[in-house]
Amino acid sequence: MLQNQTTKKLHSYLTLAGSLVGITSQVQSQVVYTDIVPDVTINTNGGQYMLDLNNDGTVDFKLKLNIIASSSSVVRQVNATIMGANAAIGGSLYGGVYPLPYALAQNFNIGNTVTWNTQPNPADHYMAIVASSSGVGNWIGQTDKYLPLRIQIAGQNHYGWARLTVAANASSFTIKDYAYEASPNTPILAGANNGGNSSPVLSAMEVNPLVYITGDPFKIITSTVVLNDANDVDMDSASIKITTNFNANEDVLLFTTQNGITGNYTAATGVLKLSGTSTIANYQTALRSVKYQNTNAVAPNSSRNVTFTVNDGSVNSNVSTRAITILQANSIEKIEQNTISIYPNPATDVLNISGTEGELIVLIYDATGKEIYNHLQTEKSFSINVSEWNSGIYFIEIYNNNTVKKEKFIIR
Ligand SMILES: [Ca+2]
Ligand SMILES: [Ca+2]
Ligand SMILES: [Ca+2]
Repeated sequence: MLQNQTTKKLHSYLTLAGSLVGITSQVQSQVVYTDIVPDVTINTNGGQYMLDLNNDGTVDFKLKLNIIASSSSVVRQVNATIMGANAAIGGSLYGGVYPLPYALAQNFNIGNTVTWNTQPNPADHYMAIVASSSGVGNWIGQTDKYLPLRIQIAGQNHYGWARLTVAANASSFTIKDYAYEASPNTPILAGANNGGNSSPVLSAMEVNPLVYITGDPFKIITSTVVLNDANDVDMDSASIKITTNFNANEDVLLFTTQNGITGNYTAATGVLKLSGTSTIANYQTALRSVKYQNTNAVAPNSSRNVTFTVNDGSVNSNVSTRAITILQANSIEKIEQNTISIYPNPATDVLNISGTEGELIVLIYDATGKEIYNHLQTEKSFSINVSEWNSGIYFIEIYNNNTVKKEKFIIR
């Protein structure tokens, strides 16, 4: 009887395992690889490499060389430090306390079975410590090994690696490339690199939402997004998609054919496909020209997210997102409001805005009518750094609850 039950259990386990394997193979794994060109070698005391594993503009790990010399001895350290929230480095513990990052061979499976050290204190994870007579650390004299890394994106774990070489006396280290798995909670093999093809990288998207007031003409979604690719000259396609709160009856994306890039908008899905082989610079310009319009003149206050992805012919870039805040024009009473001060005018370094109440929206246009600044603000007064702006005439609109302040100002 017991035998039967055990066999039954084993059978159902194997069936479950079989179906789990089936599920696992359906997970869309996508390695996002970045070659460092040229490789970076750190060989001076205090030298460091800031590693942004997912190229989102936020440093995730710091790799640093410390050389501590006294009259009688010299100690050299290659240290890794966690910079990103909830990030981790795979490694053993020395004396049960000090993390020693692993130096893994190619194809090691990096996932949740790795021992992950998250501790920020002591802040340093010791890859290699070499004194005159002895050394500690898994990385001493290792060539082309893989440092297991884990970051969190949107609360989910993503696994990755960085390939390094560390000198036998820990007097220098070289970082060559890195990669992470774009699918959450999915292992990555050490060295997995899409055949050496670096993924395109989108960065520098505006942080604040675009403000769209119903009745506005088509508005440019992003003016700042930057496109890079470490190994390609041309891109092949791009996808711009309205995600959050998409409404097929009122949302429209507009693109004008340019530089061999054509656009095809599918109204039913809110997806604009760009296609045609063209340079990275042309694709960046194309992304910055995509416009949004809401055709419902009385659309209620709402928001949208618009995602941007570029493909280099083989792999996709990261997904970069701009939010849009939609405000119903009828809810904004356009009257002059004299308690708000905008000064100095002309401005040189800083433009101050004071006397505001509650949540407000600040829009600034240049003389050609192009929106160059928009911001949701809750403080009673604040300042905008305009020191890098071109001199000229600008127009500012401030929506504050049901009132609006419009003013012309000059930057000299
Ligand atoms: Ca990052
Ligand atoms: Ca490299
Ligand atoms: Ca590429």
